[in-house]
Amino acid sequence: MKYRCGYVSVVGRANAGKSTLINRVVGEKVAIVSNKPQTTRNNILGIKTGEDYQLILVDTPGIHISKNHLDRFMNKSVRTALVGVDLIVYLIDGSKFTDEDEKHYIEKLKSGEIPVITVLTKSDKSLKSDFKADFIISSLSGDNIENLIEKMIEFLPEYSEKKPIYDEDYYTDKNLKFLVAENIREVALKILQKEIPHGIAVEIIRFEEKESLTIIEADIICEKFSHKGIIIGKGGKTLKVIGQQARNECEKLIGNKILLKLFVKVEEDWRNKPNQLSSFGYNDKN
Ligand SMILES: Nc1nc2c(ncn2[C@@H]2O[C@H](COP(=O)(O)OP(=O)(O)OP(=O)(O)O)[C@@H](O)[C@H]2O)c(=O)[nH]1
Ligand SMILES: [Mg+2]
Repeated sequence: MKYRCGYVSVVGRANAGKSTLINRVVGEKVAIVSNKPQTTRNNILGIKTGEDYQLILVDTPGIHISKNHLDRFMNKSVRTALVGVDLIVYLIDGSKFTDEDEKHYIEKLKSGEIPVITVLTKSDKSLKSDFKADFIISSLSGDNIENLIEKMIEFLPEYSEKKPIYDEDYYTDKNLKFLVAENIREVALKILQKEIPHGIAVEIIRFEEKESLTIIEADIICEKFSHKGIIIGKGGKTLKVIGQQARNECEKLIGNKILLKLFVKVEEDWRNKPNQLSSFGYNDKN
């Protein structure tokens, strides 16, 4: 028997559609998605297992210029995802113009030791990029996704016996608590505007699974006192909407009824404080 198994890193600029592609390939919501840049903060594995292969995709934060400690952590996560993998998939937003900086970056990646496949995505929209990519796909319509999956599998090391790295029913390396926190953050990203979403972290402070109900309490951390009032909203209205939508998302994820309580906490300038980054899950263990 021939069995292929290994790692593929998906990298590219913020908002290119990396997480959407991984969710599409895996067929589960592994990573949260939003129309705001810098949604993904940690490297997250999305695992697709077939009869004769296991394809482990590494979702990464968007490549961008570093500003604060959180940004640096995110860039470091991208760099770790560029070593020890079998293939790099560089994703480009096809609905936008591709600038010289990005083309340069791709050339640099290609001169390294790990093979690189370039992919233009969002082909369901009108293409504005002139980049000559190896694949043109749409993660929304599913266009050309199967071909890309086949190609990625070709790059994985081959074994003569079935040798999956992860249990065959795992689709991610993250636990339920992490996924719940991320789903709450996704709803907050959707509902909140301007600079607030970038300064938000979610920390689960209680996670209790009972037979017919899961009790979850979480802090939404923001970095300024003025943001706290906006997140709560008039008479608590905004926080209530976030809570309702987050509960729906998390119930889908957990498959159980949830009692969700959200609190808003201010940790001034937390994105610049290494200790706090770590306590919110932004450390090398994640
Ligand atoms: N029309 C269209 N939109 C897409 C497609 N793929 C992703 N998007 C949208 O593009 C936006 C960004 O998608 P994400 O998957 O969060 O992008 P990302 O590269 O993971 O972004 P970061 O985590 O911030 O680096 C979202 O609004 C997606 O719905 C696609 O194939 N077609
Ligand atoms: Mg992402």
